[in-house]
Amino acid sequence: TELLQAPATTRDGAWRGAAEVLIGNWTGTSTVPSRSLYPHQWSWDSAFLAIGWRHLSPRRAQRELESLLGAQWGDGRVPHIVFNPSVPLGAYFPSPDFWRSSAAGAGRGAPATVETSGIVQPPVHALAALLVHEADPEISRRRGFLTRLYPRLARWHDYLARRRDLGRGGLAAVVHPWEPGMDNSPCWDGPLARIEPAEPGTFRRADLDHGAATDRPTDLDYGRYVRLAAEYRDAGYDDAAAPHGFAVEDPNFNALFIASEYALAEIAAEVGAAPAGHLARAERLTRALLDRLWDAEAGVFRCRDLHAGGDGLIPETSVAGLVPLIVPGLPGPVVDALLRTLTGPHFALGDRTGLAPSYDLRGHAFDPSRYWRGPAWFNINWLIERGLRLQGVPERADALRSAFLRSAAGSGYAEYVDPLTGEPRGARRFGWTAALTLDLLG
Ligand code: 9YW
Repeated sequence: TELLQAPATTRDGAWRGAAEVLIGNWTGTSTVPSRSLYPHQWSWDSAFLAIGWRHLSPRRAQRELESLLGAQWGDGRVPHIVFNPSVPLGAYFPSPDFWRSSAAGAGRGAPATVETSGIVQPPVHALAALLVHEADPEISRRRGFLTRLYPRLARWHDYLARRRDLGRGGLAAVVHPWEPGMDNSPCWDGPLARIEPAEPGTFRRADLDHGAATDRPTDLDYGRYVRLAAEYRDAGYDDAAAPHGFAVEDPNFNALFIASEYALAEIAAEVGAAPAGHLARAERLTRALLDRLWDAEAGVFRCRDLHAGGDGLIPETSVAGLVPLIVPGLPGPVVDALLRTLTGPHFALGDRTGLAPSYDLRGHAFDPSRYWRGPAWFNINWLIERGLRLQGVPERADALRSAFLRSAAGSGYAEYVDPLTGEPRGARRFGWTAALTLDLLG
């Protein structure tokens, strides 16, 4: 591929640039997604960051995951943000005084000594832990890395399986648009329309201090995010008691759950625990994913709105519906259809920037600059690259890797890029863009 075959100096330049971003974003115990926009520790960011760190410092990669899982709640949930107490409250909203985890979440076993959010993000952590271990098994064993992490990862997955199967069909549901990691995806427009936004004067968006308003979610969206989070908090973050006005089964979230459950089986074997339960759960989740979210006609997995009538499948085509390419053992016709959708007119993988956009290029809500409504994101393209390799199309994976490296280094490790022009958008020197660059160069 281009960058990999490029003169050593170009390759070295990309490596050095990405390494500098990680080193610059490291706080001593974890890595911020962005020094300006996101100055705390984010859950799925940490998993991707660890996957990058393993190429520079396996020890830091381990600490990244250890610090995140150190903030795990007693009920098993891994919070989507772990707050850094030395960052001023006004730097990010919602801040600890909004979530009030140690008080409001006490009944669910929220930690008393560190403040966190009360919602979760996609479970990429077991996959990351396995990849980190494999980078340097010796130092991993010496530090007891997997032995210490395994019970925490297992409780995290148990939380999702036991407390979040709100649809009772065997998948984990998300209860806030921040949970699937794609907060303003057009998939949520329908379910969110039912939510009364919080009063505009009752909160202050800190994100607009650092990002262009046209690239970010709208005020109306933010008002609804705030309302949903406040209702969950006021129910003590109890999944059985909370109103959960938003409850959706998302294919990206569940595909990562499955990939991580397979990783957990390997971790169990490494630490001398039984892998069978994990393998069985991964298979059950895969069947549920196919039964509940596969849309054969469209050739894509859909999100399911648990509060809608009918089958609840949301008629929007998001890249979330292609991430299940990372799931082992999918039926051949499903894989073929996913590959056709990915390379067809709706996602046009290989055209223009070569990257997959976050949303249907022909969709009514497509916007090439606004966050999860069109832009190409590097973590998602890394997952698709991995999926293409798993599904036995290495030429496609090589081309995507090349496009990823070109765009990531060329954009100054941007948070996301315009999928048509490659124009950098959002924050620069963004954590997972740099981390996953190192992984693909690795
Ligand atoms: C938020 C940190 C997070 C990512 C999410 C992305 C955005 C908004 O930033 O979330 O305020 O949490 O949508 O995927 O983890 O990078």
